Amino acid sequence: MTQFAILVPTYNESISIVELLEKLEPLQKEYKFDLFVLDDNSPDKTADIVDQLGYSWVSVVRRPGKAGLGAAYRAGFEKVLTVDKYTHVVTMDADGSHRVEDLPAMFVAASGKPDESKIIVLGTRWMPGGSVVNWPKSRQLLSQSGTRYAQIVLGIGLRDLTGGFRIYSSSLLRSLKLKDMTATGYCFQIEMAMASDLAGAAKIEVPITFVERVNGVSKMSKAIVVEALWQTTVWGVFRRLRPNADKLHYVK
Ligand SMILES: Nc1nc2c(ncn2[C@@H]2O[C@H](COP(=O)(O)OP(=O)(O)OP(=O)(O)O)[C@@H](O)[C@H]2O)c(=O)[nH]1
Ligand SMILES: [Mg+2]
Repeated sequence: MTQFAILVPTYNESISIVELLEKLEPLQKEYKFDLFVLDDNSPDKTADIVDQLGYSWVSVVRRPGKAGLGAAYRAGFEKVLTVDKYTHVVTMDADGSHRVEDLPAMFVAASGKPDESKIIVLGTRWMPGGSVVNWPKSRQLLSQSGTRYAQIVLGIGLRDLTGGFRIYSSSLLRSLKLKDMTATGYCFQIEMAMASDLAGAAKIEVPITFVERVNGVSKMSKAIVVEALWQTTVWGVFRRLRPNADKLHYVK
């Protein structure tokens, strides 16, 4: 039986997360997923607000302080992988950019395979049927060039390497050395795609519509972009120079 755990990292998302959970509730009745909010001690009390909502299917993982998206996700993976019933782990932003409406198609793409299958489903903006709403041209270009650069440097043919709307099978996550991963910002998404590729996962791209956030403030920064560019270049060089060592680094 397919059982999803959804992970949503938050930092100061008190308005957006309430809207997201309200939108997810009808779908939860159908799919019976559990959701974990991974909160880095948000000053706007995101964690307390979520707890007060009292949804039985929502838990808050309280972390001591802002340590980046990658660290929050790795802590979330560690937590849900100790629970045997979850066959798949969904990752999703809190800010409404990842639409609840796109989830069923992603669930379908992830389902129906044997439990031990290594699968990554990637919500993809830059493919037929995918789109971006309310992003300025400059931001679209940044995202597309980031993916293009990572495709070339890492030799991975996926069309959206920086997006964070994904489903991983638990078997895939259990086969990765998550503790040895260090990326924090966007490059966490690139690192996970690369590690999944090295693990021989089946890669399924599903078109999504990405909507610019309406509430709250972006945590994107120049430092995150520079980290992604620098890290991707280093990974690319290592993949070429020491392909076997690279696989050993990421895959158990
Ligand atoms: N726990 C935790 N969550 C974070 C951190 N940084 C960002 N997030 C969350 O990760 C998700 C994506 O962050 P955003 O700021 O929306 O980044 P983005 O989507 O790349 O940028 P925008 O287009 O401006 O929204 C959101 O749910 C954030 O609240 C962090 O350091 N810790
Ligand atoms: Mg966002």
